[in-house]
Amino acid sequence: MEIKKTTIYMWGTLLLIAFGGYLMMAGSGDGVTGNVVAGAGSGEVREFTLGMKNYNYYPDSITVKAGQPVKISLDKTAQGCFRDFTIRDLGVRKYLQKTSDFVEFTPTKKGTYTFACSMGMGYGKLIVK
Ligand SMILES: [Cu+2]
Repeated sequence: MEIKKTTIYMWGTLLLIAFGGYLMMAGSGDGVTGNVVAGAGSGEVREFTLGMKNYNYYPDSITVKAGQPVKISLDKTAQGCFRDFTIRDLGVRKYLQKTSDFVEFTPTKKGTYTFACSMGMGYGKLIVK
């Protein structure tokens, strides 16, 4: 009996997490700084929400797998030119005006890529394994 209850609770929690992910994708608010959201359900798309801390992106290092689609958005704390998100080596550049805007791409080659604002001020690492 006790075990069954726990199992149901666990599935419920997973569903809530999955739902929360979708709500965040819809940009309904709550930009959590540095939040890292794993792809809901099948875990295919890795989603990241970057913020700004000490004049840099936060988190300033994200790790993904080669061949895995990545989705990056910026929360409210990322301001000014930081919203012009760029990963030069991957040809990624997009002005993410709103928290609901995002870049989506699939890195296919292993390596470490630098992400930065278009002016190269704040920067971090995208590690593809
Ligand atoms: Cu800049």
